Amino acid sequence: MRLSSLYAILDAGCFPDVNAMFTAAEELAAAGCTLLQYRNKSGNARQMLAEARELRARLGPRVKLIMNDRADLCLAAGFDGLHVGQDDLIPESARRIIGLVRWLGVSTHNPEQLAEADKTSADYLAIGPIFVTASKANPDPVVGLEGIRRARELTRKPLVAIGGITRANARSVIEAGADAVAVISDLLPDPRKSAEEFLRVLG
Ligand code: TZP
Ligand code: MG
Repeated sequence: MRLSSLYAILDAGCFPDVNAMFTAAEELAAAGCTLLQYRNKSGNARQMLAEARELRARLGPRVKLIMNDRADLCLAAGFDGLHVGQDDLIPESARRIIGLVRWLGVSTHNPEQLAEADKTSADYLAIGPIFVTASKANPDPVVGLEGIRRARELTRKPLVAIGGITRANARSVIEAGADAVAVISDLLPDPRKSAEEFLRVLG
């Protein structure tokens, strides 16, 4: 698999209502973003499935849609992949549900977790938080650019850096060894403009 350098995360909690989230998704796609994760930490399963299906319907097949946390909703919404963290299904259980074709991503927060996830069938690994973030409840300690360099030495899988990544620091993150940056807050409040700028600096 080849990961695009910008991995946009649509966090439902960042929008005043669902329509604002759908509009943001369309703007991200219009800017050229082709990899998008739907993250919703407070919605119930019905709401999440309805929102996910709407995202699937609005964004063309060019956009890879990744479901956060929920293997069942990934399948039900026709998403292209699933992202699991350290408290979700273990990678092999998730893989059994989503099958061999859909992408599976795994979040890690230190070298031990990364080395463990590297042994699984995950298609890509995430490492973070790289910098201080306000977008995640109870984040793990920041790992910094040094954390990316260490992670890079431990895996040949595509590596996604997450946490506090902005247009100003994205280049340094890639130079430290990440293949892609995953971003929530610095894509707002103007997703189209921000995504275009990210894509420009990521080259
Ligand atoms: N996992 C580690 S940091 C983070 C997640 C979901 C939040 C990233 O958000 P932001 O706003 O790009 O720092
Ligand atoms: Mg999770």
